[in-house]
Amino acid sequence: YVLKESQHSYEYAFRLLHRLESNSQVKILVAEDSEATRNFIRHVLVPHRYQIIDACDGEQALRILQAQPDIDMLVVDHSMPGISGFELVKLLRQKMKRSDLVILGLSADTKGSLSAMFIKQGADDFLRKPFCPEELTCRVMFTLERRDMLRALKKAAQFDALTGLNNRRAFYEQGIQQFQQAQRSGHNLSVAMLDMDLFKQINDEYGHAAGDAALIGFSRAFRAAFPDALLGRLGGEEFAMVSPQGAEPLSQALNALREQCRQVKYAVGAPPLSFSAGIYHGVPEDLESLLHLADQQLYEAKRGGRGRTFW
Ligand code: GH3
Ligand code: MG
Ligand code: MG
Ligand code: MG
Ligand code: MG
Repeated sequence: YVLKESQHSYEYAFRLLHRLESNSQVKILVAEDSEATRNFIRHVLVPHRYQIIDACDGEQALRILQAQPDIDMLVVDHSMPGISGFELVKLLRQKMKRSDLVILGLSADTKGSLSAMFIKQGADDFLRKPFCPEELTCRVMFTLERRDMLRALKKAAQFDALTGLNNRRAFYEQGIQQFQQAQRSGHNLSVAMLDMDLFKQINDEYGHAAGDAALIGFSRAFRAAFPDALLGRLGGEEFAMVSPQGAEPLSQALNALREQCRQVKYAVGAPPLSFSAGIYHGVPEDLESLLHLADQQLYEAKRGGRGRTFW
């Protein structure tokens, strides 16, 4: 059945088969008051291994979405008793992003304006009833592919590829938000800057791959030591943190991290990994100036012999 659908394009056939395995993880909620249409959609999508969940109206769809936040896609009819499909989309888009829930509008629209209405409210695509099975499966697959691309883009834009920590941009974006919040509530914040010690030597003596392994091992320990703080890799072997903790407890926590770092294995016979850090705790004027003050402390920690935290 699935192969029959791919008759117009080899490229499409390949993508269809490629997705078949992962489709079994994809949950599609069908909100449609006509039982015949619900059954038709189920009949078309089940051979593609999607998980199909039925809802007879908008209220039921909302309840199911609340109970199952892992639903990937909503296929939604316009004319239903109670809230219309159009209103449902409007409601949902206030709290659910396109990368979280994909929406496919559905209607026996004779005026032709419903498709635009759906899309303006945040539907990702639209199907006019009656539709042929292949059009449904094409649109379902393409909207899911677009969602996956969007997710991959968001991930690549936020996280550093080597360590998985926030990259510089994401660190600044979230850091600035935390600073604005702290200003409103009148709380002080700490900023810490960390820099690996004599890292060039590690690369020179044990190779770049060992250096990379050290950065990965360090980041893992960093995250484990501060599961709730905002962490980032600012670049190279420099890292930063924003935390509500005071300078002294933070400095103690960094000393404990320093012990953990000594256990990181990154190359045979290599010396224990070490870092220096600077902390500045104070009134949250702006992130940039606190980072600068923390960096000055970091500079002093380097001058003072490395492997230590200054504040
Ligand atoms: P100091 O204790 O004064 O900080 O000395 P250092 O050698 O750590 O300082 P320096 O800034 O001279 O060298 C940093 C080195 O970090 C140079 C660069 O090759 C290395 N580095 C930066 N990013 C990466 C990376 O992604 N992978 C690897 N393997 N090395 C990196
Ligand atoms: Mg209907
Ligand atoms: Mg450096
Ligand atoms: Mg360094
Ligand atoms: Mg520096």
